[in-house]
Amino acid sequence: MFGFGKRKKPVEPGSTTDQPTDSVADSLASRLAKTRRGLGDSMTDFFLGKKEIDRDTLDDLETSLLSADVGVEATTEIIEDLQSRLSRKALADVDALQLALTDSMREILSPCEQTLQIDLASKPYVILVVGINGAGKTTSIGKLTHQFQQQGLSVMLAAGDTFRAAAVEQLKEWGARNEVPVIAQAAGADAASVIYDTVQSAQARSIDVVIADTAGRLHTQTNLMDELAKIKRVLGKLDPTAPHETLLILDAGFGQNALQQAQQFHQAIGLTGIAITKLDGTAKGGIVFAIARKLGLPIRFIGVGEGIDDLRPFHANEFVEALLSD
Ligand SMILES: Nc1nc2c(ncn2[C@@H]2O[C@H](COP(=O)(O)OP(=O)(O)OP(=O)(O)O)[C@@H](O)[C@H]2O)c(=O)[nH]1
Ligand SMILES: [Mg+2]
Repeated sequence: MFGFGKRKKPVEPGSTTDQPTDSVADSLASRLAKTRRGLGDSMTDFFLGKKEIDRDTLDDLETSLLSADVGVEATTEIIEDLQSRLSRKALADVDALQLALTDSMREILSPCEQTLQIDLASKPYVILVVGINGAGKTTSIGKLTHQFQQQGLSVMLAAGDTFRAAAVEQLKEWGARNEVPVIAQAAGADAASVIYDTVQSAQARSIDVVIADTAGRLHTQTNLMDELAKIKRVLGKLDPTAPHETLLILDAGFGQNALQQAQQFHQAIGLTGIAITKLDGTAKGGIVFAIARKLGLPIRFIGVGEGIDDLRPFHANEFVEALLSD
C-alpha cells in the first residue's frame, strides 16, 4: 500500500527466530487485504509521484487511519508523532514516512503482544470463552483445540452454551473433528453446572486444558453477565485460580462497537485476553489499534479465516508489516 517499497529484512539461512517468516507475513497480508485496501486506496494517488511530505500528507493519512477504524485516540497518537518528526525535518520522503509510521503503529500494539502461555501448574488450565452472538467463539474453540493438541496438550471441551440447542451440536462436531471429549447437558441446563462438571472430570482424568464455550447473547443483557459471573464464581470452588484465562472473542467487523462490547465485558467479569476474529472479512482491521490503545489488554489471537489453522497468535511486528508492506 501507499506505493511504498518493500523492506523486508533478509533471513539468515538456518536461523531460528521467534519472528514470523516472510511467507507467514505475506499470507497474513493477503488475509488482511480488505483493510490494506481501505487504508491504501485513499493514499495511493496522493503518493504517486510525490516526493516531499507535508501537513496535507499527514491529513490524508489521518483520514485513512480513521476510516479503517483505528479510532481517534490511536490515530491522534500516530499523527502527532509524525507531525513532531515532520517539524524536526525527520520526514524527508515517503520512505521516511513509512518507517516512522511502522514504528508508531508498532509502539501502540507492542504492549498487547502477550501470547497465551498454558501454565500446567494448574491442571486443567481453564479457558473461559465469552463474547456476543456470532463473534466466533465456538469456531475459535475448535481452532484452539487443534493448536493445543499440536503442542502435545490434552484438551476437554465444556458445552457451556446451553441457550441455543444447536450450539451443543456445533461444539460436539469440533470435538469429534479434533477427537477430544465434549461434556454437555441438555439444552436449557445451567451453564455453570456444565462447566463445573467438565473441570471436575478433567481433574479426575488429568487433562491439561479445558476450554469452556458460553452463550452469546447481547452484552447489554445483564442476565448473560450474571451467568458468566456465576460460572467464574463456581469454577473458583474447584480451583481458586480458575478460570486461568477469560478470553473475549470480538468480531473485527463490528468496528468501533467492538470496543464498547469489550469494555462492557471487562467491567462485568474481568477479561484476561482478547481474540479478534474475521479480520479477513473486513476493512475495519484498524480496530486492533483502537483496542490496543483503549483497553491495553493482551491480544492473544487474531482470526483470519474459517480454516482450522486460521486463528493465529498475535504478533505486533507481523501485523504492522502485513498492513504496510507492498
Ligand atoms: N471469515 C472468518 N469467519 C470466521 C472467523 N471466525 C469465525 N468465523 C465464522 O463466524 C461464524 C460464527 O462463528 P461461531 O463460532 O458460530 O460464533 P459464536 O460466537 O460461537 O456464535 P453463537 O454461538 O451464536 O454465540 C461462523 O460461520 C464461523 O465460521 C474468522 O476469523 N474469519
Ligand atoms: Mg457458539
